[in-house]
Amino acid sequence: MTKRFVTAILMCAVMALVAFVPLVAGGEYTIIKGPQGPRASAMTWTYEPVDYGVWVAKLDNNGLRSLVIDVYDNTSGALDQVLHQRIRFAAYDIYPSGTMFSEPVNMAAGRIYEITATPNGPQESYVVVTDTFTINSPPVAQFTATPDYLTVNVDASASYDTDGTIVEYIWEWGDDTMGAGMITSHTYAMAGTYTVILTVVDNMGASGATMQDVTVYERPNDIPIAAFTAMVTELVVDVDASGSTDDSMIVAYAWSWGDGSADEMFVTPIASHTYAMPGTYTITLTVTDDDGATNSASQDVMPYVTVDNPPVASFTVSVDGLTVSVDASLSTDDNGIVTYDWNWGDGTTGSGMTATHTYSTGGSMAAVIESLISIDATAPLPPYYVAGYTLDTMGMIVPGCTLTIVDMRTLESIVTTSDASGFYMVDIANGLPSGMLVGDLVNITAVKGDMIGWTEGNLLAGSYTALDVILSAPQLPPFDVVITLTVTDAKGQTDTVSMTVTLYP
Ligand SMILES: [Ca+2]
Ligand SMILES: [Ca+2]
Ligand SMILES: [Ca+2]
Repeated sequence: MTKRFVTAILMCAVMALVAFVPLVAGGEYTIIKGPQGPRASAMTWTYEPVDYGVWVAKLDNNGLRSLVIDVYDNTSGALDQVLHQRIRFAAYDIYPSGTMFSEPVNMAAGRIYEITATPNGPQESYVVVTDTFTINSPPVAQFTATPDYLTVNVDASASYDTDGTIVEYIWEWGDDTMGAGMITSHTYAMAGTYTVILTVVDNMGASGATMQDVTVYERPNDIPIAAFTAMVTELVVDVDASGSTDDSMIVAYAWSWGDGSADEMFVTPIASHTYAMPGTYTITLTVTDDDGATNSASQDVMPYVTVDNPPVASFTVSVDGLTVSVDASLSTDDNGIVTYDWNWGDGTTGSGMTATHTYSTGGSMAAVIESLISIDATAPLPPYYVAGYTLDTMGMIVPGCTLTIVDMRTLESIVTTSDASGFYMVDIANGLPSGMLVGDLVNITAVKGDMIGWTEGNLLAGSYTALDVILSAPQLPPFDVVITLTVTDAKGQTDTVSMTVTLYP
């Protein structure tokens, strides 16, 4: 590649650069080293740029050894140094002659700069200093604004600077507040249309601005939705409104209990109310959201009082010798019997709806004398008679036995004595306080000394009943026990019933 060709390309590049970045020619100053010191030869001039840009001094040396360039911002009248450069031309290979450029100075439009060049070298040597200025392209502000109810989200990343970089983003939100940052957001205090101004500043201090109107809205409030559950336990109703909802939040739960009592308000959803009496009541819940919107829901509840009556004890007994079987299944309770307790009357106890118990023979029985009983079947019709003989086991008459005649329906009894022939006869229809009914069972016990015997039979209408009693020794007479049943319900209420039972050992 020839040198000429390279030069041509370079010139084209410079021309292209000039086309896009305007260069402003400034003053041209010839600074000559005089006969006295450097200060006496110094020259000072001002430069007032009309644009933002970069100032550089072009230096054409003609024999000077060095030059000091000082640049001050003198806009306010107080010198503010922005450049101090001491140039020894030999260091740049332009001594004794040649061309070079000073260090650049960023200058702002409208400001006043004072430039001083102080030469040093042989007398009459000089330098020609030419102000050159490259205008800065200001940055271009662009942004998008996306409202989200009262908030606007802004993005200024489309802003640009053709010949540098953007170093600052300044937002004026239109409500007397400001912000910063390429991407940011702002929330307004109230709905409305605001003019948002974006100002971008480039690395040269130049700025560009743009604006656009944004309209923001209050977030619409959804009314809350009231809902609750109610659980009734007798007169107490527990309510739970935690199923109520709102797009923001519920701040109050008010309850009207429907029984004339004062409404109650809580900040939590759980509440409870005790009614004075059973009935049907309408509970109304009113919820309030954080915007003051309300909603209500109602439902009926039926508090109640549990009736729990005492139990009623009842039982039946069947007797087999000394063993009794009891059955309390006829006992009743409105809510169920929990326990059945038996007192057998002999110092022992038992439990269960049904139970059996075997008594031991007591030692209190009479001694034995034999007896013979015969029946007089010729006596007149009714009243009813029982008659017979008291006999021993050999069939021999046992006179003078004590006989007890018991109606097993009423347990009423008559006591009589067999005569010298062992005979006895009793008008049971008239002798028993309650009289007799057809079909009644009678039980006859005969005792003499330690001898004892017994028999039993049903009464037939219009006839004698012949009941002999055979005594033997030693034998046990029937004896009575009192069985007591106590039933208890779930609430601890009890009932007790007793029955006298005759055992036949
Ligand atoms: Ca720029
Ligand atoms: Ca709401
Ligand atoms: Ca009960």
